[in-house]
Amino acid sequence: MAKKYIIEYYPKLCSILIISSLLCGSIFFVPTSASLQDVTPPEITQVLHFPDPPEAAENLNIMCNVTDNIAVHTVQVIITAPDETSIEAEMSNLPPSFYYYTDTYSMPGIYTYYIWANDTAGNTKTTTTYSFHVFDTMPPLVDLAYPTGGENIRGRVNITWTALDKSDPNLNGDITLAYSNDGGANYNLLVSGQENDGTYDFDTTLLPDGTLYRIQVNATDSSDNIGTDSSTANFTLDNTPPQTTPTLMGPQGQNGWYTDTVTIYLDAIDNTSGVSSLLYRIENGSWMTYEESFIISSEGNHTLTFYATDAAGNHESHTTINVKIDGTDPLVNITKPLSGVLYISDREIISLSSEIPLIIGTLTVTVDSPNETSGIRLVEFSLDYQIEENISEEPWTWTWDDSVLFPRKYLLLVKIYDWAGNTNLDTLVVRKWL
Ligand SMILES: [Ca+2]
Ligand SMILES: [Ca+2]
Ligand SMILES: [Ca+2]
Ligand SMILES: [Ca+2]
Repeated sequence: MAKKYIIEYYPKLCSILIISSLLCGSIFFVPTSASLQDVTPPEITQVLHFPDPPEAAENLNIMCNVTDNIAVHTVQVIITAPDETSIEAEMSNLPPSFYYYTDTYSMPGIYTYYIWANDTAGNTKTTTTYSFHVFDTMPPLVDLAYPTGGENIRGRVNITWTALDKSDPNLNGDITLAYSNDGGANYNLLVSGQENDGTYDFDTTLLPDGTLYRIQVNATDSSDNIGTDSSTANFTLDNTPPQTTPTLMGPQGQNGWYTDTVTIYLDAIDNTSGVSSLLYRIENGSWMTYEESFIISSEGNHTLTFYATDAAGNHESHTTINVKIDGTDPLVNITKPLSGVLYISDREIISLSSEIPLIIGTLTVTVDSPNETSGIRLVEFSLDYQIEENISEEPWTWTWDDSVLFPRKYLLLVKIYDWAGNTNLDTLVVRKWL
């Protein structure tokens, strides 16, 4: 500034010096404040802004040319936003006289501005008002974070996203979620008017299972620009547990009993996300992973429990079946009458010299059958191969009360059946009288 001042006022300064030297005969400097008085304000010209119209959140330059007869001191631009808030900013200088101010404006709408300048003497100048219209043509930037594709989903999950817009600070209430169950060909509204908090509690049980699901997030800014993002691949909704079917192979007896080793096959199916695991246990043993068929060979009534899980995490409820094996004939012993005993009216009287028991009057024939695995289904009492009585529940007894006028021998035969169909018999030759 000083240099400019001197150059600009050099001719005037010289004339003062010359006049002074003529008057006084010697050269000396007598400056006067009046001679330097600046009463001329700066000139502001060529006011413009660029680009016009500006895009929201993009740089806008306000420019002008400012000159002064002496020196420009400060140039400011005063900008009023559509919401009536104002800023006052000093403009930068590109010498000699170019002034500019660069800023961004996120709020769409009409902005007004004017420029104010002063010079070093304090003279000021204000321009007329100019305006520019900020448009938002940029949709929000939306990024769906979950589910993006490939997931197996059940129950409730959070759909998560981010949505940002340079001119719309929060987008709250502007989020719409949609789903497709045909691989993205068509989308159906899931929910609208959501806060832009980046998460939505998605209850998948309200939708049918399927393998062609996608999610779409839409965000609408205040200028109705819509940003969107969708799953890039299909994901699976699966709220149905797998189903396991057992197959038992072995020699079958009766009433659901097997008579030898049983081979067990388990077949689990899941049509949506697929079977993830198949577990079983025998009695209350530890759970084992089913990989191939297995056998149960020990006799008894075993419990087999199994369930499968699918890739979405659904657990089939436990199924328990009985695997019943009894290949052993039941034991049977006639416990009354006994060999070599005299019975009178069902009472044991004495031992006889003969092996053949003598029964006088009524007798209750009894048997026992220890350690029977499947249980006794039937006991058959026969005399000389003629069935006299079938007993299907305890006590395993038969009251032999037929009168025999003359003593005679019989073959008493007791045949026993277990529930698996195994049989056995015991016999005793007896003599009966009365
Ligand atoms: Ca001036
Ligand atoms: Ca926008
Ligand atoms: Ca499933
Ligand atoms: Ca048996």
